Amino acid sequence: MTQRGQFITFEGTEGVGKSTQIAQAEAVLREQGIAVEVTREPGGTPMAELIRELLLAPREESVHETTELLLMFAARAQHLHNRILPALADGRWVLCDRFTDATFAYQGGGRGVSSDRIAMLETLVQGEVRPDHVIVLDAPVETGMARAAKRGQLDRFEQEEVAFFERIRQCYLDRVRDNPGRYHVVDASSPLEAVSEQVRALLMRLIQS
Ligand code: Z5A
Repeated sequence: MTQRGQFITFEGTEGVGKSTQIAQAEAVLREQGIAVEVTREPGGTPMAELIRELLLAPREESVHETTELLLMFAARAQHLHNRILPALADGRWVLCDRFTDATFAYQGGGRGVSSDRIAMLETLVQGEVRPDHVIVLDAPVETGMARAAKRGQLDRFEQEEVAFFERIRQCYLDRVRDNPGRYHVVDASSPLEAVSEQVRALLMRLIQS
């Protein structure tokens, strides 16, 4: 019987280096002979990517927090059932750029939606499925914003003020504190090579465990 893959998510405030570190993590796992699927949220399937476009596009019309929350979970339902779960069942490790911790952090910490409402949708969409490991890349908000700003045009989330991202960062750190073992913090304010080394060491531990 095929052994189920590991489901590993990368989280953090904007510009902390998730995409960069996922690419490095993919290389580390492949070196070790592990089959990998790299994906992201919101998105990861053609339909979920359409929902991502709806969510990220700056627009005149204000977006109600419930609309945003439901769209995040609509995209997640599609992604989880059509891509993540089949890959895990096939024995591949899934590296996902953000997952439901981002909803607790952005819609919960950032927008003020209650954790109970988010947890209710989490159960509806995911049942008992949770990431096996959550890697939280942590850096001062200004550091990530400065890195992200170099890319040019800002999406609807990136246009928020510093205080919004401070609440998100705190929410991630609270979740790490409340879930030792499954959550791992990496200091993402260090130079790229040092961050990659921390992620590599962590993955090697997970592979050997
Ligand atoms: N969102 C939500 O609200 N609720 C949810 O449930 C979910 C998502 C799932 C899209 O996410 C938005 O959706 C997101 C939250 C919301 N909005 N925000 N903000 P996203 O993950 O696609 O967007 P993002 O967080 O803005 O990701 P990002 O800006 O692409 O950042 P990143 O992937 O963490 O960083 P990066 O692209 O790897 O690196 C950024 C730059 O920094 C790049 O030039 C790198 O070369 C450089 N870099 C990386 N590491 C370093 C170090 N260590 N030193 C120096 N420079 C570095």
